[in-house]
Amino acid sequence: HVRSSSSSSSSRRYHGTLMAEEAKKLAAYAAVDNHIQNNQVVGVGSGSTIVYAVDRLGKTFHLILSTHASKAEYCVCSYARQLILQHGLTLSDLDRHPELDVAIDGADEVDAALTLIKGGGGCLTQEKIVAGCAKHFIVIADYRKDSKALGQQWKKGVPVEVIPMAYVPVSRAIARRFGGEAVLRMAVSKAGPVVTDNSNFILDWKFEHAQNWKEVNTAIKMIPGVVETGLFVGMAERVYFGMEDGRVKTR
Ligand code: ABF
Repeated sequence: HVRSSSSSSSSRRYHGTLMAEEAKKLAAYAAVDNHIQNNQVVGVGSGSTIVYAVDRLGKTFHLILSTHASKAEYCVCSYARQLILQHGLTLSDLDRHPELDVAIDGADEVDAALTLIKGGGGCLTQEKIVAGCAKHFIVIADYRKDSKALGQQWKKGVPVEVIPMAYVPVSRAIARRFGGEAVLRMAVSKAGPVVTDNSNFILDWKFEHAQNWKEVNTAIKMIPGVVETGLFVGMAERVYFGMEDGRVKTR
């Protein structure tokens, strides 16, 4: 997948190791090529890695479109929407397509059991809904997200989306019950809290030690005011990592 020319920005190498951007692209292209076929209904998440997947979908489907009449549709949340339109792909929603053939998305960290932390970029609830509607959920990431145990790579904690008026009691409940600290995420400008695509706030729960993520996810969701957690447990079917040496590693 890696071109040897050093003139293209997409194949730049830094001291013999693949840059993260190129690694994201490798993962995205491999996942699209292996899992997505013409005429499928595809769920697409958000983030910088998914950009490459949409790019590949656009190219792939343009090629196929020249010989087949494609009716591929794409269900999305947030920002990927714009990309899909730019690529001339058909935009749909879960009202029209509540069942997706495949969902593809990035992640902040992936552990050995394919448990994910997502929501570092602020989107997690809509992404979890989309992933939950798909027959197959495929994750794409660069080598920096590859981890044995959650927290080894992603240091910012587990994002938890909360109803704004509940953020203090939810934060206290999480810390009391599971340890660590759940901190309100502020906008980079510090002008106020980050507001999600569902008009909610995000707590970043900096946990102190490994936990039973399935149980923790369920228990946090039961706290009144919690909308969703960025723990994706038992959802990902396959993960593609673009590696520093130019390989694609799957798990
Ligand atoms: C979204 O994008 C989020 O759930 C996740 O936090 C993030 C990954 O972004 P990137 O691909 O830019 O690392 O999927």
